[in-house]
Amino acid sequence: MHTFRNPVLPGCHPDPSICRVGADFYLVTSSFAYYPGLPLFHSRDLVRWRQLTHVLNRPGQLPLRGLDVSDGIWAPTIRHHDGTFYVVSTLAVNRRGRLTFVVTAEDPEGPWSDPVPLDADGIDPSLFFDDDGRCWLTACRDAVAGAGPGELWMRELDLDRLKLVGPTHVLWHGAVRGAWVEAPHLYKHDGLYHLIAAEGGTESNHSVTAARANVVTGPYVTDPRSPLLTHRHHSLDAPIQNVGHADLVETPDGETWAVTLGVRPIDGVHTLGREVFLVPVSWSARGPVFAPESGGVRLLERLPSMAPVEGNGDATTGRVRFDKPELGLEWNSLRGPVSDRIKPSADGGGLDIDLSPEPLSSTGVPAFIARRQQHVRFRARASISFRAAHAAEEAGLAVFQNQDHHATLGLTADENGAAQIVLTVREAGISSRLASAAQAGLAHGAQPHAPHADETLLEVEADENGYTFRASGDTLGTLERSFFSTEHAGGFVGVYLGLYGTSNGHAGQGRARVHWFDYEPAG
Ligand code: 6LW
Repeated sequence: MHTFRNPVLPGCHPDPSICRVGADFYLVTSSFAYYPGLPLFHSRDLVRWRQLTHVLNRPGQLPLRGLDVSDGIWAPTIRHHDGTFYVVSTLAVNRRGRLTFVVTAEDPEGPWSDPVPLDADGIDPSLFFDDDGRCWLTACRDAVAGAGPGELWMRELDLDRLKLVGPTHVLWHGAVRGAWVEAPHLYKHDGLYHLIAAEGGTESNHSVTAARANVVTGPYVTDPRSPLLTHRHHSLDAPIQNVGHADLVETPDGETWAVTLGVRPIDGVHTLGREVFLVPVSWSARGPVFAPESGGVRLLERLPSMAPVEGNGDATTGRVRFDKPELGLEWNSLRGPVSDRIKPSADGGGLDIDLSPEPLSSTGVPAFIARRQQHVRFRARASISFRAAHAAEEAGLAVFQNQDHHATLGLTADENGAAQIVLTVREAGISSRLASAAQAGLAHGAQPHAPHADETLLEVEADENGYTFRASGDTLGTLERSFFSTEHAGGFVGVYLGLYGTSNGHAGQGRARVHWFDYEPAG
């Protein structure tokens, strides 16, 4: 059997949605408070994905300032109809305030329109185009005000005016009422309307459930086979857990596949966030059958029929020298653009970071860019030159879950102005200094070929046990892997690895130069 390796998109890429136009597949995922928003990927074989753009990449489209990292842009759906791409999604503000919106584009690479707000209550919107060319928006809302998702509903979307019109149809309350039904997607197959949803919450009880109807607006009858896909009964050491939130797509050959989110925990905790897994689907008289051969999501799965070569889910690896005018699509900032403070230098020699008063613990826009951790075992390194003017200035490498939970390895100065390196952890909103070393005392012999006299090599290396922080080869400390897990940090995201510079609330003119950054999976 020719196989590919799941996940097809490793690292924090939750709530995948997929559509096909001819031979091309497009996929979007949630982006929370990261900027730009809504990464959009392309593939010809469902296995190898390449990011094309972000759907939301202009600052005015994304009012994310003040938000927790796990709020922001949630659970998009992408569809294509009559020459136009549509993405619907929700801006979650402080977890409870929600704004559903739609954006459109003719070319998936953009430009995408500005978001058009829709008068839609709830989260996880999706679109379905029926045979008459009418468009239906489905979403989930609280069954009881403030009690969490519980009711799937539908309204027609007038495509000319991008406005919801006509009555609201209540579709379904899930296979088990009160079990947090969400993520509805609708498909028509063999004359029947199939509603696929997520149920059980996005953690260990997560699942895919279904209902169907003869008429698009219902009534929808629960598929008694529900859950159609779940790993909730798998043992705690099973490699893939929490699967659910699926979206289906048909290949040009007539195969059906689902993308779904899942996590890869070790010892009960995961650090990579919710990742995208690809699952085969067949159709029976009763509806879709997920993973018909295995009954679950597998790390090694048979290739889709049109995938010519054995492949792997893609990850972005290797050295970045910041010698192009634009940063690669893998880089994100928090809550807004930072291009006024962080930019490839005009001389092509690296990345300049102008320190911002806002620290990583703020809910503003700190001078910080980050990429996803995509492997449990990895090494990330940055070669940095920075001379702090005073003890409040720092610049360096960050391992980041959220504003209240992260670690930094920073170049700073002590009270006397002597250069030093400090390892700081922030846990549950409280920062503490774990270790420090005088910069002058470091074993510079570890980098004999360093071309810049003042450069320091900052490094974090991780495995199943922990994250070890080094500066110019000297170890400053190790933090347990569980510290960086979503289970410990809370929220909906995984770990990001980044570069930052802050003057911690003080005015400052400091500038750091990052000569290069690299990220490599380790064996
Ligand atoms: C997403 C929803 C969910 O909108 O988490 O727990 C939200 N369920 O489906 C963010 O990923």
